[in-house]
Amino acid sequence: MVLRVTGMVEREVELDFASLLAKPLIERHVTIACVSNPVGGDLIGNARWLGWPVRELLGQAGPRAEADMVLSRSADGWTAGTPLEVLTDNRDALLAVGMNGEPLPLEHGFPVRLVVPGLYGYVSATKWVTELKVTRFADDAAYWTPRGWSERGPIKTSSRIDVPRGGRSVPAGTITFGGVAWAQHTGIGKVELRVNRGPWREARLAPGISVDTWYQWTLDVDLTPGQYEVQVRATDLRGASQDEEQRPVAPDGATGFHTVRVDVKS
Ligand SMILES: Nc1nc2c(c(=O)[nH]1)N[C@H]1C(S)=C(S)[C@@H](COP(=O)(O)O)O[C@H]1N2
Ligand SMILES: [Mo]
Repeated sequence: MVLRVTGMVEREVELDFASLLAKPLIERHVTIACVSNPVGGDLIGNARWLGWPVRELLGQAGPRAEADMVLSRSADGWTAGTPLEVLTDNRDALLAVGMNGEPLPLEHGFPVRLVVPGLYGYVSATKWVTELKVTRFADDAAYWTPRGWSERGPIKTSSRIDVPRGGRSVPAGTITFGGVAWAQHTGIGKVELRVNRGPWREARLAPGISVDTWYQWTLDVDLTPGQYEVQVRATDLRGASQDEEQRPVAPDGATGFHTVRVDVKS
């Protein structure tokens, strides 16, 4: 495997797999998400990634001042367009070679992939990556851009109810609701639940691993027998709440509150 840095750079750089493994690698927990994840869906997951910050490699090449995008290309020709700034700031976007303490699995991009906190996979998470072309959004388009998806893809703050499962019946009394919430690279400040569109009630948050990972939450609610609609809402650490309006996944990610129906039995 050889990874090339090309395009608007002072000098083109080549990196082979052995040289990459010899770099000072770091580990980061990052929750990556697919833009096609519907509200409440499971196209999102957290992993511990081992890799070398991509800003180090880009730094060796020396991007020119006019460049604003990196078009990353995989062995099979797929491309993603990522803002240069996101790859070079302090968020530790990685050239990942390991996942959860093991070599990167083939289906997740072996030998090397990009993992970029805060951006949907289609604009950042190139698997089997072979080239980083430093370019401009005005000059290059990534694979999904002409296919109806937004050029930029920051992950939208969202939350999910995992238990009790929607549509299940549960015994009356104290019911523990639980799930996850995410606002990658900002962090979650608050998660709230409401029952039958009543007042929002603040859930307990587990300490996050980092602002780039999802946070677990839980809330005990006393419910008598009946049918209930339960909704969740996340607010990030800057005080911005997730968008209530229901939008589809295209062109830049779904919005709306995850809503489950719970049948409480006597
Ligand atoms: N080479 C390549 N990389 C890719 C893709 C692809 O189709 N080809 N899909 C992207 C998208 S849309 C997502 S959501 C993530 C999914 O990563 P995972 O398979 O490790 O979950 O990979 C990204 N990297
Ligand atoms: Mo995706």
